[in-house]
Amino acid sequence: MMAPRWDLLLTHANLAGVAGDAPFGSIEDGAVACADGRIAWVGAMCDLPPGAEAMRIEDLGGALLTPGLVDCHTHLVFGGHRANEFDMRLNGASYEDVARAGGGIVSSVRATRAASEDELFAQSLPRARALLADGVTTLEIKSGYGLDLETERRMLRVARRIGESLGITVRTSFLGLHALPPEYRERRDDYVALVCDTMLPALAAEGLVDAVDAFCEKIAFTPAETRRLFERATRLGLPVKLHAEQLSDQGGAALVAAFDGLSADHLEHLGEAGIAAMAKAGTVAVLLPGAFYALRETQLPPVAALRGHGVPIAIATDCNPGTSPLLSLRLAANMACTLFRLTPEEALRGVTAHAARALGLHDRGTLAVGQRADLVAWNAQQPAELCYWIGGPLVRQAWIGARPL
Ligand code: DI6
Ligand code: FE
Repeated sequence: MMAPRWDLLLTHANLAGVAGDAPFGSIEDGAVACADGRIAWVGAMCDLPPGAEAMRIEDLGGALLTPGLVDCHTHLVFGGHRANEFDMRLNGASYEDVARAGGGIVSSVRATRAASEDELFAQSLPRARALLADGVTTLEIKSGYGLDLETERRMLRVARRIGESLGITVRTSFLGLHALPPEYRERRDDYVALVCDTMLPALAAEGLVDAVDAFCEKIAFTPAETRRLFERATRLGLPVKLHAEQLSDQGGAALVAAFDGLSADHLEHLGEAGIAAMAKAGTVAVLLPGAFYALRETQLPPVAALRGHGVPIAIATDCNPGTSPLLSLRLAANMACTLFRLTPEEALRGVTAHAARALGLHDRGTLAVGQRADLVAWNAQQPAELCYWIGGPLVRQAWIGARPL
């Protein structure tokens, strides 16, 4: 049999994230070979096919090599910032005080509506770059700071431009039901109708929407309003996901699971019924420790119960200007371990394979033949180091489709 000819061969690496049952999916002194942007071979150095050749061979000298990280929940496109609210809250202002002072989501809505597409792109691209600098190779970006058709469109166009500009996969989520815009304060039914019957169909027809999300919460939208949106999304052939049980149990997790939703996100107040529904539907639990930390929340998500029901757990930054101005997925993983008691192995899977699954992507997130060759070599040797080191320049080299990033 002819010896294989690959495009790239990475040798002498400590592999983690390999499909299979080994702890961390580890293979010590392993190798990964790539061809046509995909993984063509993965295994121990001693098992390399004899005579194997590659256009580029890189000896990683024992460095850790993992799948590229997937940040499956961000709001990183927005105008302005809300550092002033951070200062107000540290000086004792309540959320109501902040809202009365014109803060909160509507503050970001004003700034986003006032920004041009180029201005939004220029303000948002550095945030995406920061996430890539810490190992992310696939991003999800939501709308939700426009709350009118033109600005929601502009946000989603900027999200697409970020993917094109950086050469990475960006999956977009339409989040028109994020907050009630000021001009609809007395007409919420009209706003929900605008989102479901005008905005979503239009933006979906323009190819700007990969999934549909909503904020199901007392301070946001009801389960009935969310269901109406999900029914429209389903008619349009779009998958759904949901900000659920962040501040109270509204039955959001069970609702998104009833639509075979990709994920339920936040989940601090998730109960048994929601967990069972998610387990049955295969809906991923996306934990967002950055918001838990920034809000100084005390209600922990039910990690043990999620584990017990076999619900896949993912971790994301929830990068947003209000409750989670977090620009490192590795730091989110560290918080998930320290605050939520995930194990480092769960955290690695939570920012790779499970995060990819929360976006409906099955072509990435593990080191397996046929997967995209989105890879990261780290200035580290052991997989637990990724959530152990708090900050720091841990990325040695990233590849997107086997091409250096
Ligand atoms: N939950 C949150 O924590 C953020 N959105 C959501 O649905 C808040 C976003 C913001 O404060 O700008
Ligand atoms: Fe969010």
